[in-house]
Amino acid sequence: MSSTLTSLPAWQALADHQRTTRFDLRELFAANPQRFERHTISQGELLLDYSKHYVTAETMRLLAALAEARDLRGWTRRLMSGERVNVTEDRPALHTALRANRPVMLDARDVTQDVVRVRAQMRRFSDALRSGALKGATGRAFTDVINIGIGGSDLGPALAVEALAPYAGPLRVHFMSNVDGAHVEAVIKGLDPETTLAIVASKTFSTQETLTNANTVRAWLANAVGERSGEHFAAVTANVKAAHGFGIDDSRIFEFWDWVGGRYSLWSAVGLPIAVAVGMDAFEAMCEGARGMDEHFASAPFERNMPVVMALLGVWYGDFFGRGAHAVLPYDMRLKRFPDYLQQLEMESNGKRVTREGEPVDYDTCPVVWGAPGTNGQHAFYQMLHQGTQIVPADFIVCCKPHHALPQHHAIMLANCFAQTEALMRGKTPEEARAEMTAQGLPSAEVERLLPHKVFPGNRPTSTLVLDALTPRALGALIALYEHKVFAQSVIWGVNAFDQWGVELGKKLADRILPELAGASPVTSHDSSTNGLIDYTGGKR
Ligand code: G6Q
Repeated sequence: MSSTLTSLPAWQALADHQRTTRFDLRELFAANPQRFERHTISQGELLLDYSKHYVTAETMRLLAALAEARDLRGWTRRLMSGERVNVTEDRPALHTALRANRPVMLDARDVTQDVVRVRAQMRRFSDALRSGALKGATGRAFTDVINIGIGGSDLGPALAVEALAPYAGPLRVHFMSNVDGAHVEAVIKGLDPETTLAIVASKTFSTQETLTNANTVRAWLANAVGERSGEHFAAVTANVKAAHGFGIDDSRIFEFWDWVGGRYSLWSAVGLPIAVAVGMDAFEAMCEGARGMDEHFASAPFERNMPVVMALLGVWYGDFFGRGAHAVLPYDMRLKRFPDYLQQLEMESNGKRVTREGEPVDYDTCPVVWGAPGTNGQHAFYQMLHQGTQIVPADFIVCCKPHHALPQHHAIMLANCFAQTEALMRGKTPEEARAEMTAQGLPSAEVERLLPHKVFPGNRPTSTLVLDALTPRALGALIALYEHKVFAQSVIWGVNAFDQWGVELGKKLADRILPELAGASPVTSHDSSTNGLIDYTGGKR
């Protein structure tokens, strides 16, 4: 039996369109010199070129009709007005309220008042830290800040602090996420505890890795400054009581709320390390950039709506062409963490196999999202993108203007970015490859022997996203763009983008295994592989 989604006329129409239409990108470009103009959307500091995709005007019309049929407009309204769209946790997902400039009511209360209060607290604290007015227990100004957090309490701020490095002030901001002692040692190595402040960022304040790391850092700080080590801590959490219990003073606890999902939380006090690094004005500029994207997402017609178009293209390739992967390729070294950030945003949000109502789906949901910066990737995995057996739709991201003073370097970046999407689209036919080798003077037998290796199939779809420059506003808009893309896809697929039950099982099992590792006798309570591995690493075999 097919599901509500796949039995929709809008879905069937797309399936028919896919079956009966030839999508040849070279031909589509040849047939319409206006293709770039027709298939670009600009919004604020961003431009999306989606002309190198398997789409015609009819495709876009049918995809938009699918979004209509899934009531995307209604769901967007529900999301932004605080309905409990996270049905399995019975919570709203109100990250847009964190950057709104109008009241957002939740249970008869305007939550933006709380946002404004915590923002003011963030400003006071980050200003005092950045100016050197706030001092450590031994009277010295802070030079280094460590954010201790993982997942949603790490990836967003780490991305933004790196992306906005040209805006950074005097403080060095470090990120400690992994419980791996090597990570802990690598971060604290070379830091002076007397001038180091730690922000413990944990929504629940119960995450094993974060609390283990926070305790280790506390011991390291206490060793240097004694019992006043509490003056070297701040906390960002929705569990104020637990942060207090850890010994952090109320004035240093920055609250956020259960209506903010972890991976959507960098706009809340989780963004404190961003404010510390680049200043509160820049953090607020990020929020403004995101708000511009929120307004665009909520109001632009689907076919002119950047996040909706990106979402629909993902559905088009995943569900109608069977493409199981999606690459994100920033041509900007400062965005090197963006693929990691998006892996969580996309795969934790939409890596689901049952609908909101608990029905198994009979279509594909989230693809594998991966990537790395260009041009580095060109010298590593692009071979597969060009000539491998799988077609991987990709987002190329690049800035018009760099922040550095090496124009020739930027020109090379731009040239490579555009060359790759052109090459993926055009490919190289046997005739072109033959003519090229013949012109090089190769003997004809050699030309024929090498020919199959020199052919590029082409017709490989890509989007290009162009930012004016990697400013706080543009970064905010870019992140919000993907947040809304992910939400729009969740609406099409009918899944809850805001829970993550899939991470629970492993956590529970780790709690069970931890004491077994320390036990003296061989373990028998698991399968033979798990027992064997525990015993082997514990020296019991
Ligand atoms: C995000 C996830 C997850 C979460 C971390 C850290 O949406 O829920 O990545 O952010 O597990 O959780 P805490 O902030 O509660 O420590």
